[in-house]
Amino acid sequence: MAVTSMAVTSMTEPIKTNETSKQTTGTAVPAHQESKGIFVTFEGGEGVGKSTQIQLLKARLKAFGYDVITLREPGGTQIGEQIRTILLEPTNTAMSAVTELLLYEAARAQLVQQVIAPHLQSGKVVLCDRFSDSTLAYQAAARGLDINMVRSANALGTGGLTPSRTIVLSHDVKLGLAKAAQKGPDRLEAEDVSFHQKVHAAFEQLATDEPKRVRLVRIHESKADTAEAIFAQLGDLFPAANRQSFTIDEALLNIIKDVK
Ligand code: ATM
Repeated sequence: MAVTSMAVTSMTEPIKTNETSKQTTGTAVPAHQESKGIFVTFEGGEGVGKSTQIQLLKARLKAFGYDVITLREPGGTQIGEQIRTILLEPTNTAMSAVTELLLYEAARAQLVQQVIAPHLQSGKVVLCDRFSDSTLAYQAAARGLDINMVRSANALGTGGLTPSRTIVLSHDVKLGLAKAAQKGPDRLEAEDVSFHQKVHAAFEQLATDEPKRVRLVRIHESKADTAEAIFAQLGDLFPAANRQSFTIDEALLNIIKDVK
């Protein structure tokens, strides 16, 4: 089954030197190369249940014939996972905000080049746990870095790649932090509540500013209900799965728990 939706939209001002570069290590992704795939990102604060919902969406899409890969940021490549370790290490308290920004972008550039762009070009569905909107929320809104500097850094890290659609999962900030605290918070999770409230507000603002791409979904008590609310925001991208019933039962939820 062909997936025909265009997934990669270019930035209005693509980085000029990228346009004719080849897909080899060390070169940037052509910023406005058309793609047959679909790129969906998931955003939100801590403990909101993104990874479970990404796995549920993957199961649904695969059941209707889509070729799906799932990724996370920072990470998703060997180099990116090493950068993730540095970023989240709780003892790295000396890290400057600009260093933090550049490390997120470095991991992103690697992921886009090595994994996302080639998969989109071959027509796959790419589901990614966080992408450049997280940098706007965490490094600009919460950390306080200049928004234009963060946008420029995002342009470099993404090579001009914009998600086809972004789901922002939203719930009570304090509940999410309590969940993160149970497993021992990482360096970002250890920030105070007001930091995470700024992140939350920034994501809500993004959904207001870009309603076509960014969709806010409040989480429900049941994971299955949240999954339906998410799919209601994505169905038009996936005609072969749209309006088809898909059952999320305990058995599927248990399989997904093991995948994570
Ligand atoms: P996850 O916990 O969702 O795997 O993300 C790792 C952390 O990195 C997350 N921390 N908290 N709390 C959000 C943070 N992050 C940024 O600060 N900027 C970014 O650009 C990205 C992708 C993640």
